[in-house]
Amino acid sequence: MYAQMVDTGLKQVAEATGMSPEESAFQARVDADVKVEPKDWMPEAYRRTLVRQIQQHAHSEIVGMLPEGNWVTRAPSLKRKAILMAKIQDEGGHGLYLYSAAETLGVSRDNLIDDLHAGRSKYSSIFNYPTLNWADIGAIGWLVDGAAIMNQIPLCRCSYGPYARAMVRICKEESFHQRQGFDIMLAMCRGTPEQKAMAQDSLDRWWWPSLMMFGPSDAESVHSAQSMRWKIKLLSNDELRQRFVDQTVPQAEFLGLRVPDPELRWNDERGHYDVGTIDWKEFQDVLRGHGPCNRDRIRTRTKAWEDGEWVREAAVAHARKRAERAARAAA
Ligand code: FAQ
Repeated sequence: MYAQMVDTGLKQVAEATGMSPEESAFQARVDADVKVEPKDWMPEAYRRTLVRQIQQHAHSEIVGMLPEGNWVTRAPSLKRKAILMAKIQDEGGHGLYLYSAAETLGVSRDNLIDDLHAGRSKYSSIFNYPTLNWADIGAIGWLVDGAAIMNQIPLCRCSYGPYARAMVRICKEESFHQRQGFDIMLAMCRGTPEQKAMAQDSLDRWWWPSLMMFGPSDAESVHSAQSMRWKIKLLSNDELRQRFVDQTVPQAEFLGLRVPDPELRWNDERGHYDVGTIDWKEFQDVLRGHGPCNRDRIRTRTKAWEDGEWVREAAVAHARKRAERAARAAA
């Protein structure tokens, strides 16, 4: 149903009875919360699953810079511009930590980037939606970074050491990003009626795509069961989505905004909000490349990569010169 571009070789969750001695020892260490490090033995499917997830995550950070980059020159004040630029730079940094974490699994960054440009690997569906006005920058910080934090805080405890450690700093920065988005929304909701209407319109457009960020429902999620067994994922897609809704609805109420879901209501018995049905067809369409901005995002990333070739060449030449100088000094 949801194309699996990277075949991990696994069709069902590995059960203890069918495991080799190495696999059993590996699973026991994971169960005991011992971190897996790059030089440790690991099942090939574990390695591939991590590469798949970490590379998608890295691509999301880098592609995620584009919808916001569009607004750097149009931010309403110097202060907002400086804050937005800092946020976008953080996202570039997150991409770099994540590509580095993926490289510890024996893949090269150049190949990962090739996969992105050729459409062989995914990035988060959310970044295929356009930012039409300044309120959208608030909504991205509040909702998209809010959803990212919800998903990523548990990843700080995931089983693979380099990924878990990269996530610690990323989550701290995401939390600043979420606050800056909420602050933009608050300023707009306390502004003129037109500004408040812009904030509402933005929530209307970003709410459902934000819920889709958590991935298909647990019943449809192909990777969740095995990833949870390996502690690559600690909570399921639906659990995280529910936590996000429970946290965000009161924030929308504080802003005086209406969540665009007529079926949304607090369920006393469950102690959670009930939500309406997500439009999974829209999600699948975006994953298949038919979202509003898919083509534009890949075109822009590819052009940036090609235009940056001379910078990469210059950096390599500089590194070579330094190494030669150091070798001469040591001789
Ligand atoms: N978009 O079996 P599952 C951010 C794919 S970072 C696109 O449930 P899994 C920071 C999935 O890959 C946001 N594809 O998969 C920021 C799989 O396809 P595959 C990104 C999606 O891996 C903020 C298929 O569907 N965060 O926002 C999506 O167990 C603001 C089946 O799904 C991360 O990547 C989707 N939404 O669970 C930057 C966090 N959902 O690979 C700038 C780490 C699912 O077989 C501005 N990733 N798919 O071809 C994860 O936690 C997981 O990978 C999930 C998906 C939860 C995304």
